[in-house]
Amino acid sequence: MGILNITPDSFSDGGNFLSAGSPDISRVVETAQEMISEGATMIDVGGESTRPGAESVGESEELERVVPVIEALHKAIAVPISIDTSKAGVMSAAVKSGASFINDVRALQEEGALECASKLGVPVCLMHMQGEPRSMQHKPQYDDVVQDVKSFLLKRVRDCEAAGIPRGNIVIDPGFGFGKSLEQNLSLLKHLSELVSTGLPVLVGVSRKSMIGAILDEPVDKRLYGSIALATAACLAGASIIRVHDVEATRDAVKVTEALMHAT
Ligand code: 8Y7
Repeated sequence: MGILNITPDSFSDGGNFLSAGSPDISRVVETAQEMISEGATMIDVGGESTRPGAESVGESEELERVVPVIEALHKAIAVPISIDTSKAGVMSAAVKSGASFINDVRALQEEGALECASKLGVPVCLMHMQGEPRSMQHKPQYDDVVQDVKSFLLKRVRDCEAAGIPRGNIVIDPGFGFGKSLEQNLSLLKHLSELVSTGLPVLVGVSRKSMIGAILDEPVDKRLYGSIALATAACLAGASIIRVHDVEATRDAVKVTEALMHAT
């Protein structure tokens, strides 16, 4: 899954695609096409920055960022378009414009989101987050991070099924960096099999994240090799979808890792 942030402030690619608040459609489409040529089989479009400390964005602003982008991508590319949002109104507009996957870092807990996603009938990714982006990295606390995250996700899966979302349309994600210390993030990745063993597909997003920066003491633009190492680990543990900025490098790592996994 290739990442396309249509935001002024995302930690890695923020501001790349907005000029005077409006999305630069041709640059966005070009970038998506490049990611697809490098091996992306899904493009995740987001209009709300959820990096630590980020302020929330209003619905109309989020719509102005993502709807024209999704309309243009829908005409230009053949791979599924994912909408990264927590707002029911944005989910509906995005799916109407051509998105066919909902990626929600708040696991459909916002007002109306669960019912909306169920009605739209598209697959959803439920991510775990402790707290809200503005404050989530302030002393995150768990009894047992792996079991706490797993219980939360399984509870949301039950809620989704009760709301009419079939199990076959649900992906789960531990939410690396979303209200987790470095040690907690590493525990979650080391024990990713706890999530994989649920039988649900697991999505992993570690690309360029601060957990890598903290280990290497490197800024965002120097985290590719660390990102590849963690993508490889996620792949070995059975992750189904890897959400990344650097598609070509990750695609090679995944291909080689899969060949290794299939060896006798
Ligand atoms: C994740 C994500 C982000 C993630 C899923 C970033 C939107 C921060 N991270 N969605 N979104 N999983 N499912 O690093 O880990 O791009 S935003």
